[in-house]
Amino acid sequence: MSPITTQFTSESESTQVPVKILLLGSGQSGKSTILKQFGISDAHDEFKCGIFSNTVDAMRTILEMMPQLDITADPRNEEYCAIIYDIPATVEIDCFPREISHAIKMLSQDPGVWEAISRFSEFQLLDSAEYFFDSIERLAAENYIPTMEDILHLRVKTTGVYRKELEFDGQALIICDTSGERCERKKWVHCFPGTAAVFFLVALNDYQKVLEEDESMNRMNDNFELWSTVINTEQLKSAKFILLFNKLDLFIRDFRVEIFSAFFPDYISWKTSTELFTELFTDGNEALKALAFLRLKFLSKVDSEREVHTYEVSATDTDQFRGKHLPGYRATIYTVQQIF
Ligand SMILES: Nc1nc2c(ncn2[C@@H]2O[C@H](COP(=O)(O)OP(=O)(O)O)[C@@H](O)[C@H]2O)c(=O)[nH]1
Ligand SMILES: [Mg+2]
Repeated sequence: MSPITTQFTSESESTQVPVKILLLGSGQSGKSTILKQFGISDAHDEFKCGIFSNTVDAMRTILEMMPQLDITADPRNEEYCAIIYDIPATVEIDCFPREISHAIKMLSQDPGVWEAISRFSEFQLLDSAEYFFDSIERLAAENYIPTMEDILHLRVKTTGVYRKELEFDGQALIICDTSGERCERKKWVHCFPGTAAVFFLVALNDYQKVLEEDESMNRMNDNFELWSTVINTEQLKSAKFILLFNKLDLFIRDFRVEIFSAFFPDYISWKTSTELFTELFTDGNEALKALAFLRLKFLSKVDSEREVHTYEVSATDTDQFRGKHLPGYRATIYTVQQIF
């Protein structure tokens, strides 16, 4: 069991029949992050080790990729590159040695490293890399305790299926978190019986990325295929479906219409033909127009009599799961209310 899942073993004290919710979606779509939103309410010391290895691994990945991307680091930073390369791949540290945190800080200011980060779609880079680099001084402080935001940005790969019992707004829930990589998806079938609702997650920035397990496959295309299969699965026919478009923060931050329309050649004509309407409900925001288009694409795979609710969220944003009018909270409360 991973350090994160150990965190979630407290049993709900409710006597109600629990509602079973399944978290499905491809690898890194944000399933475990959503689960953390329900499971952790405070800062925790034991996540330190994971946060440090995420940060070091991300910098190492960038440095290793730079020659392939034809980018060089500033020669004055060579000694810092050497420090990162010298850290053993499986190192488990629970505080940053000063030398390492300083090397990461210096390298994160290197124009070559910036350029590599901006070309994240050409290799496998953790979405939280910039977040951790920007926080390096705080992470390296002697009395550092991970904040809720740090924990939500931490990536720990899920293996198999993890089941958590908890209470949400007075309702007992069983949430099953799954592993989304292709080779793991065959295990999902064991969780299907008794499922009341499925949260299917799609990372909105996936159109710019390829799968880790098959670099010839664009992640958004994989999402379309997976969604079509899951929504038409016989054993889930009576389950409610909530389609969560996740990583809205990154989608809006990095949105480039030319990249999006290169991936979806029908986007520009759709946008032109619906301009008046989409302008109105997106406030002219280009990323939100693209999101409206994506929503239609996903819903086009669903039988017309099937009801699917969609919400756009940033799973790392705690506020979205706390306030009654906010999307993460609404998605959950809607699910629970629909069942009872
Ligand atoms: N910025 C940002 N990062 C996110 C969001 N959702 C997930 N992540 C990050 O994406 C990575 C993968 O998320 P995870 O929940 O492990 O995905 P899973 O494989 O579906 O369980 C983690 O580092 C998360 O912190 C989001 O909405 N915004
Ligand atoms: Mg996971």
